[in-house]
Amino acid sequence: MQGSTIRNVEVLVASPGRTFVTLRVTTHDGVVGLGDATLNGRELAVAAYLRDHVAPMLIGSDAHRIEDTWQLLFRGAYWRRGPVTMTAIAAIDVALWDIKAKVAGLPLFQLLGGASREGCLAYAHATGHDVPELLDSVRASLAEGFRAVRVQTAVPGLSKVYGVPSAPSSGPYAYEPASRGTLPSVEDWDSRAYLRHVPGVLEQVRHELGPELILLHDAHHRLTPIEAARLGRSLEPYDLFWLEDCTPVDNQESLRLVREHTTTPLAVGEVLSSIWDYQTIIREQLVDFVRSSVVHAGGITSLRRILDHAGMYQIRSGMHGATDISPVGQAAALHLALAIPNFGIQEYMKHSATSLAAFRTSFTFTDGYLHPGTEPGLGVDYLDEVADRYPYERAYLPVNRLKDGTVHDW
Ligand code: EZ4
Ligand code: CO
Repeated sequence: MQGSTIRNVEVLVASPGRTFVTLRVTTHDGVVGLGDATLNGRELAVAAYLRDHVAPMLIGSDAHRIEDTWQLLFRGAYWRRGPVTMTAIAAIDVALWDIKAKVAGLPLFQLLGGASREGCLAYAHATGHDVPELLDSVRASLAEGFRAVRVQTAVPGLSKVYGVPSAPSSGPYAYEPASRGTLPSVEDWDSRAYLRHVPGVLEQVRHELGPELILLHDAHHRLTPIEAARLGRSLEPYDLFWLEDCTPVDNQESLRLVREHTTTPLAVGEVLSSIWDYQTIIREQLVDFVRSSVVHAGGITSLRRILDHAGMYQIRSGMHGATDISPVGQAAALHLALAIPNFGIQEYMKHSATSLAAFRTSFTFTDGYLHPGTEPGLGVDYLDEVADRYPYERAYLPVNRLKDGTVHDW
C-alpha cells in the first residue's frame, strides 16, 4: 500500500467566526484526511504539539495503521493522557479514519459497523435572561424541528452566568462562551442564588411546554456534591433527560453521593480525555450519559472503546457538540453516533455562517435528527481560500469569581 503512506501533515489554524485548529493529512496518492484539533482557549498548545512533535513522526508511515498509530502516540509519548495530548491524538486518529473511508469509497460509519439507526436525536441550546425570553428561545428551537432542548437561565443577583449571552439573545445560537480579547472575561458566581432560582425556572418551562418535550440542563461543574444532590432531587418533578456536570468530575467518587440522593439522570465528561478518567464512574454506574467528544478524548478509536465499556452498564452517549467542536469534529461524532449500539442524544449547537463557509459539510438535520450523510469519509472539506481570510485571534473561556474574589470553577 505504498500509495497510502503519509506524505504531508499540516496544522491549519484560523478563526472563521471562531478559532478552529484543523489537521490535514495527505497520502502519496493524494487522499486527504481531516481531523479537528480545537481545544477551546488553548488552541496553539495543540497546534504546536502536532506540528513540532507529532507530524515528524508520521511522515512516511502507513495511513491505514490507525490502531498502531494511536498506540504509538499514546504509549510512545511516555507522558500520557490530558486534554492537549488527547486532542492531538484525536486529530490524527480522525484524519486517518477519514482517509481509510475515502479509500474504501464508503461513509465512515460503514467502517464502524454500519448504521444502527435512521438518525441521531439532537438537542439544541435555549437560553434566556428571564422565563419569557427562555420560552421564546425554546419555541424557536422547536420551530426548527428540535425535539430536545437544553435550557439555561440567568440568575438574579449574578451579572453573567454560563449559558446566557450578555446582550439579549439574537437567536438560539447567539451564545458562545469564548471571548476574543487580551484577557479572559470574569463572571461571578453564587451557588445559593443559583439553587434558589433554577428549580422554579424548570418548573415553569415544563408547565408551559408540556410533558413530552425532552429537557436538559447544564450546571457546568459549579456545585459541591451535596449541593448537586439537592439540585437533582429538586428537579425530579420536571423530568429532565439529564442534569449535566452537576459537580466537578475530577473526583469520580464524588458522584456516589449525588447518585444516592437523586433519580435525575446524570451526564458528565466533556472535559474528560481518556477511558481511565471514566473508570470508577462507569464501573459503579454513577452516570447515565458520557459527554466526551471525539475531539477531546483521543478520537474515534478511543471514544468507541469508552462507549463500549459504558454500554456494559447501560450508559449511553451524549457527545459534546458545542461550537468549539469544529464541523470536522461534529461530522466525526455523527458517524460514530450513527453506528454505536448505545447512542443517547447528540448536542447540536450550530456553527455560524462564517464558520460553515470555511468547512463544506454534508451532514443533515431533519425533524430533530442529525445524519452524517453518505459521502465517502467524513464528508467535510476544508476551504483554505475562505479560512485563510480569517487569521487566528486569541480568545479565552471566562473565569468565575465569588463575591469575595475567590476563583471558582467555571
Ligand atoms: O462550556 O464547549 O455543554 N456544553 C458546554 C460548553 C463548554 C464549552 C467549553 O469549550 O458545557 O458550552
Ligand atoms: Co457542558
